[in-house]
Amino acid sequence: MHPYVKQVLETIEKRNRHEPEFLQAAHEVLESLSPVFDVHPEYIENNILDRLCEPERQLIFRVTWQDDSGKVFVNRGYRVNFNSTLGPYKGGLRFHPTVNLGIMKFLAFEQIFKNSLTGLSIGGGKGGSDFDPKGRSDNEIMRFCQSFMTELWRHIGSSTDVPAGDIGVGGREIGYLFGYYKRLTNRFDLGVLTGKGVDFGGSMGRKEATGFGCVYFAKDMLERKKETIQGKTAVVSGSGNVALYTIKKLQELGAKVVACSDSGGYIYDKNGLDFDYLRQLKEVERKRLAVYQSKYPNSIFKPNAKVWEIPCTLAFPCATQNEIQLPDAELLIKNGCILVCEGANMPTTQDAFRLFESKGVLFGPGKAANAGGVAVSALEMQQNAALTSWTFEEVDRKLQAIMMKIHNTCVECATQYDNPNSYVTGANIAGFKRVAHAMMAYGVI
Ligand code: NDP
Ligand code: 2IT
Repeated sequence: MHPYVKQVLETIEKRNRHEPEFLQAAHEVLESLSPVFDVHPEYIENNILDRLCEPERQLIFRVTWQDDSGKVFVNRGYRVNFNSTLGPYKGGLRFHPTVNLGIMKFLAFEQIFKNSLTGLSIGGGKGGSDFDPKGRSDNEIMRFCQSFMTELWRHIGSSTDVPAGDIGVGGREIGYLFGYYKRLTNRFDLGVLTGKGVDFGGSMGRKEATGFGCVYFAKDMLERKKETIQGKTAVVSGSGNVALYTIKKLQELGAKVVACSDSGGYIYDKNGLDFDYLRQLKEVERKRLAVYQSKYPNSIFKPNAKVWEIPCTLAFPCATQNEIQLPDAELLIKNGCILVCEGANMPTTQDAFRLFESKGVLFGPGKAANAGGVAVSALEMQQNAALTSWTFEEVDRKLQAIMMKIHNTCVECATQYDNPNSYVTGANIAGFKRVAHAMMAYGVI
């Protein structure tokens, strides 16, 4: 490890002692940046890394709301403005009981490099709340979103900070948030949120973008090795927005997707899953995955188990952080898995992805592989700014081009730094260098 990297890691470990996920994300990125500092001493002279690891601003606020019976609850709201070097802070909102400042910071930190890799003008941010949407009525969700926006509106704007969805925040929540922003500010300012409904400034293809983009990235990785998706068996974790559209695109490209999951367990069908029924269950009816068996009694629902125990050739972690740990990685490799492509943010631990890379398993890190979502969010901002809207086909074509460019950037950068098969090295270094170069141009700010 470069002594400068070691020194910065020591500083941030002291400063962020109680934030294990943030420290994990920082270690993963910084450790792979070591070779950059041998050729760019100016980044050390300007202490770029230390500056990059401290958020520009962090907001924490109280969110008070009432359930349908009138009972009053308090949650904590967050928005981390991590880095605005390349554009307005951009990143999703997560509503999940596990949310805390460290989780927000890891997500916002990852977002800096991901957004940089897209080549578009977006900085890194993230927000959310420890609110648990599970089992809540539409009216309860609406009141929560309205209370959340009652504070957030003063901090966001189309050239300041542009939130979108993440776990627990999809089209329904963005609709409530946008409606209340409009009411509070008396401004129909479309560029303030992305992931909006297509009737009010949303982009065609945004809902599909993260999952589709992740599969496009996997396809590009496989093609480099003269392999295809066609005919392969795949396993996907999660059954939310990213997982569903990963499954859909995998099926369109000829893979057999045999399993997916939610926090209750996984569903396995050796004949392949029925996407339309899954979508109806999870996206429309918001039911638990176990219900899938009511239509497919021959499928297997295994509670409290990880999908990684099912043999597959292609694996797509699309649920949450740290869901592939070292023993899961060992099992996947033993069962013949040749590719792991991250739809989620940091779903694979560092020892697990190191094992994949050392065993020649193609590994697509989230900041590259799941960048399709935020990239199409940036395309939504472009459409809003131009008061126009593009067709699904136009957006999908642009998404494919962006994913291929990210893929090629990773390969070129990894090759330049003598590690041609490491997408982790390529993504981290290429993402970092664009931000660092622009920070140098701004001087010390
Ligand atoms: P959703 O809320 O739509 O779906 C999340 C899925 O993951 C659900 O199936 C959920 O199960 C499961 N899940 C969530 N948390 C846990 C947990 N702690 N343990 C087990 N299962 C869990 O979220 P998204 O699909 O939008 O997000 C999934 C991942 O993709 C996240 O890591 C997110 O940061 C990342 N991502 C999302 C993007 C987007 O555009 N939405 C873009 C890029 C990355 P259950 O319903 O039972 O909780
Ligand atoms: O992790 C992510 O990239 C997202 N949740 C999407 C962010 C966005 O602004 O579309």
